[in-house]
Amino acid sequence: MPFGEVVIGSPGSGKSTYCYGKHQLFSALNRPISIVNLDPANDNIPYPCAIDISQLITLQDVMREHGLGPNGGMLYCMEYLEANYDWLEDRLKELGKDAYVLFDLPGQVEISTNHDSLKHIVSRLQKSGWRLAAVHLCDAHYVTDASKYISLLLLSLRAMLHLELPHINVLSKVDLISQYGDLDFNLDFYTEVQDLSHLENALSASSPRYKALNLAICELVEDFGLVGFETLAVEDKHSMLNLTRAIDRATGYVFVPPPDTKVPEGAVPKPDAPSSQRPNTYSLLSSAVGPMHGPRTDVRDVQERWVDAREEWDAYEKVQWRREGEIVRKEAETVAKKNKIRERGAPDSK
Ligand SMILES: Nc1nc2c(ncn2[C@@H]2O[C@H](COP(=O)(O)OP(=O)(O)O)[C@@H](O)[C@H]2O)c(=O)[nH]1
Ligand SMILES: [Mg+2]
Repeated sequence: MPFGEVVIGSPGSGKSTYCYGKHQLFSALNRPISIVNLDPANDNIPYPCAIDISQLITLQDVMREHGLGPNGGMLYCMEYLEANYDWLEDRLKELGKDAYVLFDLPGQVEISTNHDSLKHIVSRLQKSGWRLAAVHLCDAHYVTDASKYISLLLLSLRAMLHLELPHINVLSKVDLISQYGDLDFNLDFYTEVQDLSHLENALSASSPRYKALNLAICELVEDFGLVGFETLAVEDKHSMLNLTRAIDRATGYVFVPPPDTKVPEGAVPKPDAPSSQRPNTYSLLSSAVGPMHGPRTDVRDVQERWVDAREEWDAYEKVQWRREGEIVRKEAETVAKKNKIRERGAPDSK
């Protein structure tokens, strides 16, 4: 059964970087992954691309031929893709039945909040057996201001209601958050979206004119009770693994590592493990706890790592990397020595 992530979010929220980071991580884990670029304006693609919409249509051609601006042109491209769904389907079939695909989408928010083409494409994929989740990246910068944060909540809710997919909202670039000054609340306040009435004071200070409107939006968001956020710092392995677990839980994906994969101690049993180690609930359990990567990170740990004690953690990680580098260098030296001895031939046993 093919699985996929529909990666959406405003321009610059980190979608393409996330796809690239995930490709590197999954390749290292020996886990299948392909990336499909569906952004016809993406001319600087950082990752290896399995399917590229620019082979079907480009934004520049549309703007030139139809006299459209960048926004109208982008919507035209999405409608064109929907009309040529077979083009996409044929190429996706070539990726195999067990493909895991990231769909890198354009940043125009209306594509995931109002416009119907993406919604129709997604539902056709679902009908043909794809298990999909929307991964909505939102620049963590938005939490630095109460009214910006409320606009983010509304945008996230809108995308959730429109696409009707299992949905993960993500505060991206959380590693930069300490640069924006002190936050009004701890990070868990922004990720858990529990009691938004606490924003009242912050709203009085930042946008008193729209305070009543903003508070009404807060009430609406709370009434739905749907919006929450994961966090992401794309270069941090733990952060990527934590998000991967959340997405796997949403799609129901279970990763069974190939028999020759090095699996960390105490992780999910390998497929060739004795049946006593593979309970019937194996699939469910693995998807519930997440594949092979240890316990879920609490948002308070994220707060400590990137907000409260960022410098100490940076220094600590540098020391760890140096140690790991030293170990890898020594291992390489030992292997080289062994190879040399083997090349010279085994010593005469006479
Ligand atoms: N510090 C930091 N920068 C990031 C992160 N993710 C993306 N970026 C940067 O954000 C910018 C926009 O990223 P990009 O992937 O092109 O965004 P897109 O328009 O959503 O595809 C680039 O300069 C990235 O290097 C992150 O987790 N941390
Ligand atoms: Mg991009």
